[in-house]
Amino acid sequence: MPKTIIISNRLPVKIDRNDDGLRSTTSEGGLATGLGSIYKEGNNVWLGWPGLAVNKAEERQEVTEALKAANMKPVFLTKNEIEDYYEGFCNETIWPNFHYFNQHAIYNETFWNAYKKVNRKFSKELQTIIEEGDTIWIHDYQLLLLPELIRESHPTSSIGFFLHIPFPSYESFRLLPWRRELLTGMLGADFIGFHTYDDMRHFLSSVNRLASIGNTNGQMNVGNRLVMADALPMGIDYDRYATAAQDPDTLAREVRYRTSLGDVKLILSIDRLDYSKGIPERLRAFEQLLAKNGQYREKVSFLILVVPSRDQVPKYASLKEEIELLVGRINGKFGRIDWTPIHYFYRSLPLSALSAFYRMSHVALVTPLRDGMNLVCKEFIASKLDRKGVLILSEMAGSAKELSDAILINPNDIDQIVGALKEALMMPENEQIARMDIMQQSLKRYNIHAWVSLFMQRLKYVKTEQENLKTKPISSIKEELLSQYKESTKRILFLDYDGTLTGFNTNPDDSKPDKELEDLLLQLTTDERNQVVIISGRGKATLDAWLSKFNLDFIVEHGVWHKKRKNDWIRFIDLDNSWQDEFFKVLEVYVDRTPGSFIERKDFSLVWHYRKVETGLGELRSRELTSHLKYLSSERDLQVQEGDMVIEIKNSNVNKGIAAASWLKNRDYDFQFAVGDDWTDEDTFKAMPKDAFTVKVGSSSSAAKYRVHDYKDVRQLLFEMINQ
Ligand code: GDG
Repeated sequence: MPKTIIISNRLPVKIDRNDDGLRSTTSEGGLATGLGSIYKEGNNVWLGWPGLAVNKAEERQEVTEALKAANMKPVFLTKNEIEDYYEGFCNETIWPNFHYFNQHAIYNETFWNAYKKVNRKFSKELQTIIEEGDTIWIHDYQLLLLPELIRESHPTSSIGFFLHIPFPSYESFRLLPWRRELLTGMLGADFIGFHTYDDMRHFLSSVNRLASIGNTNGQMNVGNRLVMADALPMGIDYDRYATAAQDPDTLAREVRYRTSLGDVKLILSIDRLDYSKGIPERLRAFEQLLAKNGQYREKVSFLILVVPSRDQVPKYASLKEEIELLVGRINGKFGRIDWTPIHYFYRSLPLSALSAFYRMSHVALVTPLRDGMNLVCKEFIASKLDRKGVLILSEMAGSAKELSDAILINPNDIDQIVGALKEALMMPENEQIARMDIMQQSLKRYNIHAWVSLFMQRLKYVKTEQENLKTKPISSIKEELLSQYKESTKRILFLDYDGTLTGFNTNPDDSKPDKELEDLLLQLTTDERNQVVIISGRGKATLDAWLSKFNLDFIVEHGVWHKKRKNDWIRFIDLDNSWQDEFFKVLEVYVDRTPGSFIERKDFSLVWHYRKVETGLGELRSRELTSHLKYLSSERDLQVQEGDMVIEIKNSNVNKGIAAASWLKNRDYDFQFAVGDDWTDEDTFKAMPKDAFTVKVGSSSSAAKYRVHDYKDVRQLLFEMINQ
């Protein structure tokens, strides 16, 4: 029976060493709870590091057995690996780069080698348990290379990957010397999830620029495999926080804390120690609130909980010092015997303490400079049973995309944070309730369980799509195709031109029909039972010049113009081409910078060709140009499509499929055939009825059912059909 394997750097358990030996404590994190519904079932497993260097063989055995009973499997890391892979490459290279703190990033070959080694170690451990048909879900930035490593050994496995931190813009990502390897590592997965649409967009742009792979709505062709990226914001275990907020232990703590704190309004912040969380900025804003607004002194206190994290990394140690200096300074400056402005804790506390803090606080001040998602703000909302309280949230947190009823701030704008604090402290109760209510409804619905099941559904969907897009060799159906052709009396054949009826030529003018093709078209079109449609992206002038002597129908410019037999050209729908001049100017700049490239102006589209450009330069410019054009076209009804050595800008509401469908409408053909080599032919394939013969030239995944190798095979197939 196929199983599901979760893989993350850390297991949802921590092994500690005390005087009596090893001891394990289970993690209460949201991810562990959410994934509990998966890894605890049947023979499913969670694979990861148990959080402690265990070197002795008998201790490793002991840990392995204890974990096995809880459906977990350890990957043991040595002290050096923890230093170079985890503290080094993960936390001093990827973490700062992905959070746009490049000034803190260290580029060190030893760290990189350790990262590769540990990713391989995870893969090796997995090999001992993985079986055909298993589903693998890999988590986070510590294991970016793992999807590809698994794909190499298990080409058909279902592999999902979720990134919990931001994916940076290409401008940051490109700084990493190992950017290509990291990216192709991720592309080993079938489904890649991010918290936000922006993260996904940045990822796709890097894939485009570094791996020359384009996408349609997040779907990419990686080799012959369909890979999909999507934004799936992670939710929290809502009920757990709502329940904890009613727990007697929480309530008892609240009474105790309240008694000590006195009658002040509390502002709360909770974070792991990290420079991405904007803790000093937040303290400075609080200092300014007290300095410039005397009325809040003795009325408001700031409760700040910082959870120890990575304090072996020098940058974190100095951050801790900075925070403590600031707390000391502010308390020294404003404190009174009976009022402490800031209550600061540097430790981890139990959930009941956290829950009491969430309940008691009037304001949650969540101001990360960058955060993949941020769960603390969501937990604060879930804990507010009376719906009173205000969330101030940084725009730079992924959660800001969902929680637009918070007071959103730019964490670099201290004046704005001070303004937000004042607004929050004075906000009328009915407004607090109204805002909180909306946020609670949405967090209740998109909770951690919904997130887990959505991820699994999406992964399954990609696998099904991959199956649907698998083409079979034409030989598997040849006999049936030939006999249907022979017996039919009303046939329609859609034939793409370049790459399908002719080879791919560096100079498009060399694609003029040769003698063999002319013979073929003549024979096909003289048979009364055949309606043959040339369906091409080319402009009408060339095709007219080359092919008008045959009894053909035409759909050209990807569906903009059509022509039946000897009739005149007709435009499908009213289209606007007023955008062309502006885009033409942009393309001209790229032509100047890219010797050998040229622009083709069709009636309703523009094409930039780079097939004659020096290898490498053309690809490089095309990536740059694609993102430039996508930016320009984002607010308009235009699409930018990358083809074989071309980039085409055209109206969104025309394609070959829409045109082909109008040919097929209300006509009862008894033989329907379409063949094409390009991504634009995918629309034709999709428009064809279920019982049609659809043939892809080449081996990439396609909506067509069958495939042939090249244009020569197409010609041979068509000759065989005619000459039976
Ligand atoms: C990464 C991304 C993304 C904190 N102190 C205590 C404690 N916590 C719990 C909180 C919360 C969690 O830790 C922190 O989660 P965040 O999301 O805020 O931040 P990261 O640790 O940086 O997480 C982040 C997340 O992954 C998930 O994808 O949201 O953007 O950076 O749940 O409650 N829990 C207990 N005691 C504490 O003292 N029990």
